[in-house]
Amino acid sequence: MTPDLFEHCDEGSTGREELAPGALVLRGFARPHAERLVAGIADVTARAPFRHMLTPGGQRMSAAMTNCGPLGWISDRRGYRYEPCDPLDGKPWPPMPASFLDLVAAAAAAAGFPGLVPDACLINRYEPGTRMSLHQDRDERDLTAPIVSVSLGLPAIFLFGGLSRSDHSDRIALMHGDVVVWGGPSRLRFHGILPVKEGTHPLLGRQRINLTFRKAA
Ligand code: MD3
Ligand code: FE
Repeated sequence: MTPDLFEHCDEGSTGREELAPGALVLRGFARPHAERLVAGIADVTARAPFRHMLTPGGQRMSAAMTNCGPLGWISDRRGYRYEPCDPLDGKPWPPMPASFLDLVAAAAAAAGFPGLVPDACLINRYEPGTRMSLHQDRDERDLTAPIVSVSLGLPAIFLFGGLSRSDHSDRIALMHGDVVVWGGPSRLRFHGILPVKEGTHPLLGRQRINLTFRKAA
């Protein structure tokens, strides 16, 4: 019988790819951690539920968000900023689950940032149709620290632009378990997510979840 060489195709690939100077993709790096990460997401969202924040211009953001760790990123009519407490209940954001800390330490070490200790983790939830328009991440104090992102669930097309909004964007597929370390000259590049396509993921169902770990303070 012919062996089915492609039966594992939908599991995605492994290995590392440098997208651009400072932007390193660790394909599938989080896959062995996925169940523990999903349990951690459930613990966080039981205490700090997903919500749609408002942009300073008053628009409801397409992705639902929450946070864990010492600082959380929020947006409202007053602007974008990091806050130690959840504005929904005034309590500190939940601590980062051990599964998150373990993964980010392993990923940062693999990418050559062994001492990286993030103080903020933003959790974004995308249901089919959800997008994130082109933006820069520049609300953090130390823009030399890299951001570590973890993609879980449904796949998405990531837009990776340049240092000006009008620069051309490359399109990169981000799959369940992919981890990307965004540092150096890539740290301030414009980026976004195209509307997530309809689908059902075996572990997460009809959603994509992205974790971004940052040094905000
Ligand atoms: C490239 N999130 O939360 S993660 C965000 O998939 C955000 O939820 C997207 O952009 C998501 O701000 C993309 C990948 C990412 C995160 C931060 C970056 C890429 C980045 C910062 C600089 C350059
Ligand atoms: Fe971003």
